[in-house]
Amino acid sequence: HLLINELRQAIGTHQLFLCYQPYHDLKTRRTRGAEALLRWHHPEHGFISPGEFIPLAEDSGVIVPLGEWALREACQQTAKWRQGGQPEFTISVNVSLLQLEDPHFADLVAGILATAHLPPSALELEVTETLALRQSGSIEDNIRRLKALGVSLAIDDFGTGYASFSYLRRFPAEKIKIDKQFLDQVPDNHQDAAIVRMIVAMGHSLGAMVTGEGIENERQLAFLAEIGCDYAQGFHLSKPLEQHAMSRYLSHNA
Ligand code: G
Ligand code: G
Ligand code: NA
Ligand code: MN
Repeated sequence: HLLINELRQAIGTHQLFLCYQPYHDLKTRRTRGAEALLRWHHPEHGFISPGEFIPLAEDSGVIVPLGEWALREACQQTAKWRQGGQPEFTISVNVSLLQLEDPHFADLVAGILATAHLPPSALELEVTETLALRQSGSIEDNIRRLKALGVSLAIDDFGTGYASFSYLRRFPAEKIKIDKQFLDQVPDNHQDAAIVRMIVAMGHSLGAMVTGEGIENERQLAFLAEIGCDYAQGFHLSKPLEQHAMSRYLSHNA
C-alpha cells in the first residue's frame, strides 16, 4: 500500500500532529486531563482520518514508530502544560498491542518520561481490543514494569470486543472507558442504561475508575453523574483540540 510508505515518512516530515480531547471529572466538573489523538495532514490528500490510517499502521507495523512519536510528543507537551499552571493535568495516550509486544517498551516509556521531566503518574496508556490477543510474555512483562514505574493503564472502547472479560484479567487497568455506542441512547434506552450502570459497578468493584465516552448532550452527562461514573469525555464537553486551542482551553476552563 502506497500510503504506508508515505505514513512512514510522515513522521520525519512534520505531517503528523496531535489533537487533545479533554475529559472531565464528573464530581468536580473540572477538566482532569486529555486524550492525545493522532492527526495526519497529507501534502496532497489533505487530512486523512485516523480511522483510515491507524488500521493500515497496525497491519504494517508502522504503528510502532508512529505510536512512539505520539507518546514522546504528548509527554513533552504535557510537561509544558503542567509547568504552565496545570500541575495535576494528566495525559492519555493510545497504544497498540504491537507496541506492548516490544520487550523494550517499558524502557522506552521510562526514557520518554525522564527526558520530558514528566512524572509517571501523569501518564495513562489506553489499550483497545483491536488485535487478537497473542500469548506473549512481553505484554505481561511490560505491564508489570509500567505499573512498577507508576504509569496507569486504561481499557478503551470497553464492551465492544469479544474478549472484554479476558482483557480485564490480563490488563489490571486503573480505568475503563465505556464505548460511545452504549451511551448514545442513555438515559432513554433502559437496556443501554442498565449496561452502563453494570459496567460502572463492575469497574468500581475491580478498583478501577470509569469514563463515559462520546457524551454529546447534558442528559447523558447528568445520567453518568447520577450513577456515580467518574469521568466523561465527548463533544458536549469539548471536541479534540489542536495544541494551541488546548492551551487556550486550559487557561479558561481548568
Ligand atoms: O480521533 P479519532 O476519533 O478519529 O480516532 C480514531 C481512532 O484512532 C480511535 O480509535 C483512536 O483511539 C485511534 N487513535 C488515535 N490516535 C492514536 C494513536 O496515537 N495511537 C493509536 N494506536 N491509536 C490512535
Ligand atoms: O477509539 P477512541 O475512543 O480513541 O476514539 C476516539 C474518537 O472518538 C476520536 O476520533 C474522537 O474524535 C471521537 N469522539 C470523541 N468524542 C466524541 C463524541 O462526543 N461524538 C462523536 N461522534 N465522536 C467523538
Ligand atoms: Na482512545
Ligand atoms: Mn474509545
